[in-house]
Parts: sequence; structure tokens; C-alpha cells
Amino acid sequence: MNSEAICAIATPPGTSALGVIRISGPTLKKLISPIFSQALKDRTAVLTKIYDGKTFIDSCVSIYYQSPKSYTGEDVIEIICHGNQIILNSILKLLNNLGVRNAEPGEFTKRAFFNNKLSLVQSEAVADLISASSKKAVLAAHNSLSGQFVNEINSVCNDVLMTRSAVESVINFPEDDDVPNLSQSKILNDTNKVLLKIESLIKNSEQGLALNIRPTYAVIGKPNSGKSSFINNLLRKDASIVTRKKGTTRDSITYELTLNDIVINIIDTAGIHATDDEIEKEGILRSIKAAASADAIIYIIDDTLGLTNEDEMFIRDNNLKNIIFVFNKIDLTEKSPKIDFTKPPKIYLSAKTGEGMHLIKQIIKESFESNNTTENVFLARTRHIEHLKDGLAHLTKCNRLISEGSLDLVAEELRLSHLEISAILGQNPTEDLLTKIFTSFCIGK
Ligand SMILES: Nc1nc2c(ncn2[C@@H]2O[C@H](COP(=O)(O)OP(=O)(O)OP(=O)(O)O)[C@@H](O)[C@H]2O)c(=O)[nH]1
Ligand SMILES: [Mg+2]
Repeated sequence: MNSEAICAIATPPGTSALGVIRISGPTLKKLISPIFSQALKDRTAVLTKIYDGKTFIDSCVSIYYQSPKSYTGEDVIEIICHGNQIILNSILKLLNNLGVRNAEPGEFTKRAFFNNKLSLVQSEAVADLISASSKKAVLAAHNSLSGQFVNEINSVCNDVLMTRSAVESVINFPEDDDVPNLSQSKILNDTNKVLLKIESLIKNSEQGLALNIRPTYAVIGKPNSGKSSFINNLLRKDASIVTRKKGTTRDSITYELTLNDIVINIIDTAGIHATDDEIEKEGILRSIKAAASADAIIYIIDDTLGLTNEDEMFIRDNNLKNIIFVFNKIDLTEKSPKIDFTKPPKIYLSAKTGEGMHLIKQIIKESFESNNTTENVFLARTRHIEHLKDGLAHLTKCNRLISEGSLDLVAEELRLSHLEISAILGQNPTEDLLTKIFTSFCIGK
């Protein structure tokens, strides 16, 4: 497709033991050789030094994957150097000077797609695997990446096509002896089998879609209840400012929180109370927005004050759902940490001393585990489910038409159903769809 060589840092920004630079292009070995002290060998880790003219940059291990046996299908080189951004950027600059341009997000995978290394569904699964926020999501992304989902879609497409070709042969050659005698009940029987398959695919995909979305928890409550202290304790760092003054947090700030093998977004918000301060008012509006769009709400209450009428009114007026009540500051009320599995659940803890903080982690983790997914779940996207549902609708319509005996219309519905389901595989993807899929990737993938 593209003859330009591309490069990118494939590891996250910041300092780490190792950093990886990835290069892909039609003929790389010769192009890159001026900067390496050693010749590279196909699919072999070679210890080599990198030079900018006579200036030494770093010692690296480099692996060359000769086309077509590589991720993109082109020549690929992976340079594993020390994980220092100055070194990584120097190597990128050297590559740029050799005519290798910086890659766009998802450009490596886009090339893999155009070189038939990955299907569209598998390309989507690569992005989903990278951003998967739980073990189950990783497993589901692997299911999609391994081609299981594609196989199931292909099998459904094939079933619809078989029925369609049988129906069309009866339409086109009604008198022909070679054409099987196609009874209404045979067509109905075939389409009903496919209907069941599609319904089960939709069910699995809907579970997969839920897994694919990282849940967001909004931390809400009155000023000084300890929202920022609570978040800092979870994040194990001084992320948000904490002071004795009410109204310290003025904005909604989203953090990424990793709890062992799950990842959630957690939002610190401005304390809710009646105020004339214009900045605070705007902050409170943002808290309400954060609460409305979150998947769950952690409502923090200062245990020395308890749940007040104001809290209850705020919860009712804003129709807050899916709440976990956290009674904070139990070091002052001298209570023991505990969890009440009432509805909504109540947790007693101290963000200051850390007592009971394990209980909130426990309840978040349990909410992931209660997601009753089976092993065959695929990490699906809304796009897949929409096509499956539209394909199902055409097939249902087709079933209705069979009993009315109108074979022409039956064949048309089968054609439309096939078109919808095969669109998942993206055999003729539009430029818009490709842009939407590949720009959601991180750089270097
Ligand atoms: N004793 C005790 N003090 C706490 C606890 N949690 C928070 N505090 C104190 O309460 C005060 C307010 O804490 P913040 O975390 O800033 O409260 P906030 O809810 O974010 O407040 P705003 O940003 O103003 O809405 C600070 O002085 C904290 O040290 C706790 O568990 N125990
Ligand atoms: Mg705060």
C-alpha cells in the first residue's frame, strides 16, 4: 500500500528499564544500516550500538523481521534500547534523518490490515486488548484476536448464503429438475437455525461490549467529607490537593486507578453545598455532570456528621443511582471498619489512617466479578452488535415472508441480512470506518 517507512516509540512515555522503537517499511535493512554497528539478521536478536555519525547514542538489542513474516507484512525492525526519553527521541530523530517518518496512531496495525495479516475485527481486537481493563476483558480480546469471532461470523454468513442461493435457484429455474424442491418448512427450518446462532452471537457480543468499557466511579459528597483524601489513599499518592478549608477541590478531575488486575476511572469532584461563590458553583455543576455520567457513585459522608438531609435531598434531586455510601473519618468516631451489604451498601473507613480502605477495593473488584461472562465472550464493539441486530431483523422479516409465499422478497431479505453480517468483517470498509477504528489506537501499534 504505502512505500514510506514509518517509526514510533512503542513503549509509554516516561522512564523505564527498556524502551522499544518500532520501524516498518518496504525495504528497511539497507535504509537503516548507517546507524547500526552490526548487520541485522532475520528474526534474530542482535546486540548492536547505535551511532549518530561518530557520536555513540546507545547499546541496543535489535530484531529484524523480514517481509512478509512480520506484524505489518512489511520489513519490521524493533529496537530495544534503554528506557530513557532522550535516547528514544535521539534514535527517532536519526531515523527521521534517514527518511523514516513518525507513524500515526494505529498505522502499524493499519498496514497489517491492508497486507492481510489481520482482519478488521482482529485489528479492532488489538486496540481493545491494549486498553482492556480486566482479566476477563483480556481473555475476551484474545478470543476476538485469535479469529474465533471471525469464524463464527463467517459461519453465519455461509448459512445465510446457502439458503439464499437455494431460494434464488428456485426463483430462476422453477422448472429445472436439478433444482432441489425447496419447501417452505425447509427454508423456515434453515433460517430459524441461523436466527438462533445470531441471537447467541448478540448475547455474547453484548457481554463483551460491557467488558470493553472501563467503568467510571464518581466520588461525590459535601465539602471536607474527605473525597480527595479518599482518592489519594486509593492512588497511593498526593494526586488531589487536601486542606482543612471547605471547597478545596474546584474542578472534576479524572484519575486512572489500577487495583491488581482491574482498571477503573475515578473522578474527584467539588464538594456539594449551597454557595454564592461563582467558581464553586461552576465546580458543583461539574460534580453533578460527573455523577450523572458515571457508572457508579461513591458518596462520601463525614461520619462525625452522618448522613444529613442535605445529602439525601441532593441524591434525590439528582436521581443518583448505583451508590456506595462511604462513612469516612472513623478514626474520629472510633468505629471499626466494616461493610454493610445493604442496598445501597455502606462502608465505614478512614481515608486518613487507611483503616477499611480494603473494603472499598473489595466492593469494586466484586462488581467486576459479578459480570457473569462465559468463556466464549468476544470483546465486541457497538458496530458489531448493530450489524448483527440489523442482520437478525432482515432474517426475521424473511421468516414472515416465507409463509406468505413471496420467494422474491424472501431472497431480498436474505441478501440484506448477509450484507449486514458480512459488514462486520469489513470486506469493503469505507474510509470513514477505517479512520474511526485506527485513530483510536495508541502510537506505535
Ligand atoms: N481525621 C480524619 N480527617 C480526615 C479524613 N479524611 C479527610 N480528613 C481531613 O478532612 C479535611 C478535608 O479533606 P479533603 O480530602 O480535602 O476533603 P474533600 O471532601 O476533598 O473537600 P473539598 O475538596 O473541599 O470538597 C482535611 O483536613 C483532611 O485531612 C479521615 O479519614 N480522618
Ligand atoms: Mg477535595
